[in-house]
Amino acid sequence: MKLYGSDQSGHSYKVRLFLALAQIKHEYIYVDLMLGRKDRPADFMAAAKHGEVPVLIDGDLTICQSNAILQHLADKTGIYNGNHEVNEWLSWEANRIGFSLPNYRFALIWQKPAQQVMDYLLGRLMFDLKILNKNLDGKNYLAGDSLTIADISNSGYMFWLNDVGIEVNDFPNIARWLNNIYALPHYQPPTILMAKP
Ligand SMILES: N[C@@H](CCC(=O)N[C@@H](CS)C(=O)NCC(=O)O)C(=O)O
Repeated sequence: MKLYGSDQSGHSYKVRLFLALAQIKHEYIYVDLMLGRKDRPADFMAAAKHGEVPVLIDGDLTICQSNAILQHLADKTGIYNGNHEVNEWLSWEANRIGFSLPNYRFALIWQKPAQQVMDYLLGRLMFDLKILNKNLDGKNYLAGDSLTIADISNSGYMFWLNDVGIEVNDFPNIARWLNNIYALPHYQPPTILMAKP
């Protein structure tokens, strides 16, 4: 199994975290996203239907989009799968927290758009964090009693909350949930898992 990913990509981190937690052997191929698309390695661009990381090559299968990859891994291994609630959270992530947090971070650190755009992105992020926090009330994991790909997906970017000046303890249920994930055997942060080899 081969995973194309990058160090600042929480979407890639989700997939590598699954592989690390489940102790699945694979090759991690670092893609430098600072390179323009035309300068990225030809093997990656041939595999990446949307030109983005992550991409997983599993035998004859080439799979793009982090949540589709997580679902494939869960189905294949029988690990971290769940019921309909898992699908709900994967879909919510793709449109909400997996949009708002990376886009706000990208805008704040690299893109630096007009203040109105920043206000819009921050407003959306704070709203999403409130929804997530509310849904974690009294729960250790998002869908069921143990870790599923819903948790791996929705927590992918949370490691970088500090980077964007958000205090995770302002969202106590999220803080508790993240600590549950950080305490899992074989857990490693993106600074280690995604580092350029
Ligand atoms: N919806 C996609 C998002 C993937 C994505 O946004 N990848 C970013 C890095 S986090 C990327 O490859 N950006 C480089 C580019 O667009 O040129 C997923 O879930 O995998």
